[in-house]
Amino acid sequence: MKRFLLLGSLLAAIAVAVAVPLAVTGGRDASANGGKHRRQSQRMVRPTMPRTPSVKSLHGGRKGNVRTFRLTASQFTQKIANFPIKTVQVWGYNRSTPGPTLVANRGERIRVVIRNKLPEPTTIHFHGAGAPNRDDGVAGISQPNPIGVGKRHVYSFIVHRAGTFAYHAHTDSAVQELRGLDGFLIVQPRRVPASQKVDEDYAMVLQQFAPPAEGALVAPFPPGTGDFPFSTINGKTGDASGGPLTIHKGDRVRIRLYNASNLSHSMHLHGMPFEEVSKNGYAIPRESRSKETTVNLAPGEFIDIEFNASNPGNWIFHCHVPHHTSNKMMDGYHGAPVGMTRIFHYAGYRPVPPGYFRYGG
Ligand SMILES: [Cu+2]
Repeated sequence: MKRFLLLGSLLAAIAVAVAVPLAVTGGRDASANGGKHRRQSQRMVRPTMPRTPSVKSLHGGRKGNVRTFRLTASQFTQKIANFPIKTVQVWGYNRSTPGPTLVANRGERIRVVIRNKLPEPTTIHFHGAGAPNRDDGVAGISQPNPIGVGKRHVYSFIVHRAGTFAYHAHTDSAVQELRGLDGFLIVQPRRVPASQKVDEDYAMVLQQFAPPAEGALVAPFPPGTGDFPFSTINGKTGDASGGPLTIHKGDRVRIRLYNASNLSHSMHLHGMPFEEVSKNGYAIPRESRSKETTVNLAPGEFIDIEFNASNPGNWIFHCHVPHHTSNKMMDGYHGAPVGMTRIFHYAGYRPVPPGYFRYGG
């Protein structure tokens, strides 16, 4: 009997020894390094810089609390695909569509100096970024006189909130946006909890183009079926993207998506579930998030998703509208998806067949 009592108190002591750390860490991190993880989550660190594959980031020039970005809107030639058309004329900023990703810090005043070298007047709207009415950039309404051909204009306002935002033309939108006048504005928090810092932060603009012929100016309205024949991420179809996006097992990966096109896109990730963490510039609380495999973006929406890189392989991320993974109804290398497609490649896993990126139809 005495021996049973002794064994009983020993078991109780073990139970307490296990339960107390579980209660402290919330259970999930009750592994050997659980305590370390908890301390890290309270430490504040600088956020990871976002990258926009195939597109430059602009950090502008900083003087005190003012950050100045310089943009020139013009018509130029850009390679968008490997086949059946390669190069087209588009409208964009600093000779890029999407335009460069503007990166600022929360609380700064941003000044955007825009030069108009387009053949018609234009304006810029900073979608979701909280510009006051005089800097809202809607031609004929909040900006009664759009920026004339050859003219210059300065937008200036304080970015009070961190998040993913966009900028795009708001003059003759049916033509100007669909020829490519759009881009990201990303406002970074000064510090983030270490546990919420991501390892990779990718930004992707979804666009579609309707070029009538090789080298010609893209049409704002597609001929025939009404669907745009070229669907792109950051101005390139998957085959013309140059290579996969390399990630590492254990990474936390963020993808910021902005739909700058005329249609909805249902973006699907193979291999790993993801969570929507922010929608249209507003964070989604942790308790409201759920695991997903596909997220639909209506025109003008921007959504941040994050996934844990837990499953090594070569996994595609693509629009699930079947026409949008083709280039003008043509598929890629051995029938591979092209159009609105990117490939995540795990470091150390067998390479993506290089033929995918060289395939010419
Ligand atoms: Cu699509």
